[in-house]
Amino acid sequence: MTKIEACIFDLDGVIVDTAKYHFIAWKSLAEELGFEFTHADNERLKGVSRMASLEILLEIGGLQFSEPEKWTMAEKKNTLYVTYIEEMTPDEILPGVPEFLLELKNNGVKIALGSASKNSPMILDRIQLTGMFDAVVDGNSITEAKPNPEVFLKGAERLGVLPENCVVFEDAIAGIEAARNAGMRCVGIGEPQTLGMADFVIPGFDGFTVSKFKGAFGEITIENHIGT
Ligand code: B16
Ligand code: MG
Repeated sequence: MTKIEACIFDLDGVIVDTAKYHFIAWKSLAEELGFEFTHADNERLKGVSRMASLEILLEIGGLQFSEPEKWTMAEKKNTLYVTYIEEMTPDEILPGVPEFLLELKNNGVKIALGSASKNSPMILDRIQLTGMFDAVVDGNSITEAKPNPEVFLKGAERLGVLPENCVVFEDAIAGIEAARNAGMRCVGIGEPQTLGMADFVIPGFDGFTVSKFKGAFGEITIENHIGT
């Protein structure tokens, strides 16, 4: 029987929906460069690092630039993106997330953030969830992008929990692969058709409880450390 001691959460697409702000900012850059950037194109950037996202965008536009030019473009996109996330409020936390995080904590399960985003600290601050996490690993503390497992392995290490006792919550295929590569279980957030590599998939956290979490895995134990 597997014991679950920690849960590691992706940020964008799991706790908040910042994809819409990334879309506006990337679209603006694409328009400036003279080509169309669609919602379908934006799907390809989910869970992908900022510079890797720019590479995909330039591939869509069929354009090539020098490294310094690309850094300037990424910086420009981020400046616009930040103007949106600066205005975020706790109302933008996806339904059911605070309740589920609290229930995990009340069951003695440690919680970490495992996100590719360098803007994670600002987002957590704006949505007032910083204090909920026992560890935060984000784009500022990793050198390898998902599907490399670095972000999740660092999260487990900072929590002092073995990878096999961690479950990752992810909305992106690259993130689910990263969890697998880390030797962790994974719950997909989204569509089962897209996230088939996860142990199981839920549409979101609305109505999702620790009891359903245990039930879905079938053979896990979540130890309740309260009062011990
Ligand atoms: P930033 P996640 C990812 O966050 C986003 O899904 C992805 O679209 C974005 O490009 C990446 O963060 C980097 O974000 O530009 O803010 O550093 O899903 O891993 O929480
Ligand atoms: Mg994500």
